[in-house]
Amino acid sequence: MDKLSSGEKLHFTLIDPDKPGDLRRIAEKMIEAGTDAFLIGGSLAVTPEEAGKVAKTLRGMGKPVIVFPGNLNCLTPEADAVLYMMLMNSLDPYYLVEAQVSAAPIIKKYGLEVLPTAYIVVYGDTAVAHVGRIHPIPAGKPEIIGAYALAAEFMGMKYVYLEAGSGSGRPVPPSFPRTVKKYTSLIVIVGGGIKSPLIAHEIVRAGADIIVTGTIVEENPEAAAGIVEAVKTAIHR
Ligand code: 1GP
Repeated sequence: MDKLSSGEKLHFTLIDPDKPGDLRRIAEKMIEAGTDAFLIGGSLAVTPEEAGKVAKTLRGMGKPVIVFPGNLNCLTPEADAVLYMMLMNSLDPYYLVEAQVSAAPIIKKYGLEVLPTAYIVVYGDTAVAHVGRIHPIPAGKPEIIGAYALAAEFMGMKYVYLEAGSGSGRPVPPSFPRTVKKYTSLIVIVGGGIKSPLIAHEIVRAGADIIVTGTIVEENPEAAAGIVEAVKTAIHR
């Protein structure tokens, strides 16, 4: 994260411990391409053993490993840090505060670095939207995402994760990171449906600090490497 203060944009590679594929090969390729860290997590079916195994392997390859928890089952002491998230537009108290209360003593015991993150799931037709019981954000209303982000900053969070949903047919609208950057100093993470260097470039230019890709890493590591390059060469205006 130190790189962010010098203006560099980051790329995180998402690995689902439930289906890590050929983990070492994929990770090597992404490290070679310049990815900055690995996120591990998934909405469904991850066991703590799988999360631990994947984190241990990735950590052994020399990159930071951050838990991106679908739920408490994704937590592992083998990681370096955790996105400690409030799913801000969930209608379910579990994802707003109860999971966080259950997770806090475990995170303390594991000694993970805590990254306080507002998680906002934009579209309603994805797995994460279903599991998290979210209230979608209208794509044409960036002022709504701006209000969420401002609330997150007022509550002391440091990061906001604008999520389109894994495998989403459309990424988050560029007006969303642009608006969040305009009104807050939060670090903006954007993920979901980023399948081409062009899209990544556009989202970074709109203000994203960190781009996350998962599906494309599994489907087409070459294209994923191109996305890392686009992130590193795009300049926010
Ligand atoms: C999902 O934002 C991440 O939580 C990544 O999404 O799998 O679509 O890249 P993709």
